[in-house]
Amino acid sequence: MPPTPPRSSGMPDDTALVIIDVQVDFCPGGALAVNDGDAVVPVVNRLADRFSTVVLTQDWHPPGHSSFASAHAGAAPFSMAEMPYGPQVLWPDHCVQGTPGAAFHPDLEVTRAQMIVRKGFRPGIDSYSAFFENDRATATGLAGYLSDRGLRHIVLCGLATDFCVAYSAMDGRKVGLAVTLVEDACRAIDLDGSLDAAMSDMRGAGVTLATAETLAG
Ligand code: VGL
Ligand code: ZN
Repeated sequence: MPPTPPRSSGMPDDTALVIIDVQVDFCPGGALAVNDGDAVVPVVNRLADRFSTVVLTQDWHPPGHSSFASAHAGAAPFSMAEMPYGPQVLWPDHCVQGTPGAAFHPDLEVTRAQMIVRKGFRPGIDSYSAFFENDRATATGLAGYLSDRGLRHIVLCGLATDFCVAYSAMDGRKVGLAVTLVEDACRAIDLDGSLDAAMSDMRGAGVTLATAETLAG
């Protein structure tokens, strides 16, 4: 048997922690700062110790990405655009590949992560979800990775609750996984009621809500 990393009050081996987009640009001072975004870092670090499998996602856009308002003449950040695959929020430039803003938060404990899923790298498609891009069809490969490793349950945390975390939770259910959201290990952007909508979608899809404290091991 391969050695098992140290864990305290460990979660079952078929359960992976998936840490969504805990990156400099989503934290205070960043290009698309989420209120209190960096507050998740110590909570996420403590959570990660309880899992034998830890996956990170990293928003990873090329310069001039089509989800950036700056790529659409006259468009303001946080306005909507119609893309070939449907409506898309236009964001401030953020998480540009190889820039400091795209790096993981410097205090995020990344050494135990076994897989890093980069997403949003296709110039014409945004990708909120860790599983499928915003055309809802292009796969990132995460479903195959989890299934190949016999992982059937994901526990989600990170940024932002109402976009990348919620889309990942919904898609996790879609590909047949059990999904738990750790509410106090997430923070939201909350654009026009997006947090309430995301929470009710997740509840309706059978996502289990937990806190770092109540998360059963
Ligand atoms: C995200 C907006 C744009 C997220 C990523 O991580 O929630 N939100 N890109
Ligand atoms: Zn993005």
